[in-house]
Amino acid sequence: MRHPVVMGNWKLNGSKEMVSNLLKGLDAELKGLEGVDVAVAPPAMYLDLAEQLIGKAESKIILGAQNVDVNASGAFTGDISPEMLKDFGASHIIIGHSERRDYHNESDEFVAKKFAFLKEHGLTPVLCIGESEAQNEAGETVAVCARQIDAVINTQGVEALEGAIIAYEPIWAIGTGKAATADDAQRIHAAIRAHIAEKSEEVAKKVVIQYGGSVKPENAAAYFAQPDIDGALVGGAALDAASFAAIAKAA
Ligand code: G2H
Repeated sequence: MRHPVVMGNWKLNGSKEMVSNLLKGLDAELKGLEGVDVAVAPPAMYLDLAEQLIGKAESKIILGAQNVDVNASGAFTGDISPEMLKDFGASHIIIGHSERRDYHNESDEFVAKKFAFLKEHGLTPVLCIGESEAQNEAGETVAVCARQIDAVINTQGVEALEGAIIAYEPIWAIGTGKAATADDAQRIHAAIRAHIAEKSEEVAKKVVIQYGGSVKPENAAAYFAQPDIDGALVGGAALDAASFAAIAKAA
């Protein structure tokens, strides 16, 4: 009943040439692929080019972005609004990535505000959650994930999660090659779903929960075989068309 979503988070990588080659390569690799939504989040700078290339190829690739501000317009130097993202065809917007939480001090409350703002503008939030290595070792994983989700539920109601995507990304697995085992990831995904089900079983059943953190063509199928893992948020491996396409095909 849930449709898997495989999304590439390109982070701070790219050039016009790289965006063009990657999207052309992906379009060729993904022709005819059904049953999975495939999205990419280039740096905002390249959304215009990506939108043009996706349009020209009549590709089914969904365009996303890596961040959004909580203001619509005005004196907010360097920020990007939901309407600007929409203007370039981006619909799936990553918020709360641990790199933004860590390097830009984004709090659960601030991320929840972004979540609400995206929904208000008809965009799909991809809400990243996940624990640090120390929290993992202290057995706090589920509590941390629950707290991050509750920042949304407690301010917007559990129904706000309808149509949104949650990406569970254990911080210690990001870009480290140290991916969580499929069994461990499944256990946490099931606990996250159970936490949402305490408020609404209906929403819990429907919400897409991606796994993220060193997903590669070699380990993707094991994650996607788990009942509560609905696709992936992919970083490093999304920068190579063949690798990213192999992950999407495994979903
Ligand atoms: C986690 C992930 C993408 P990577 O940040 O969001 O990156 O696959 O490189 O671990």
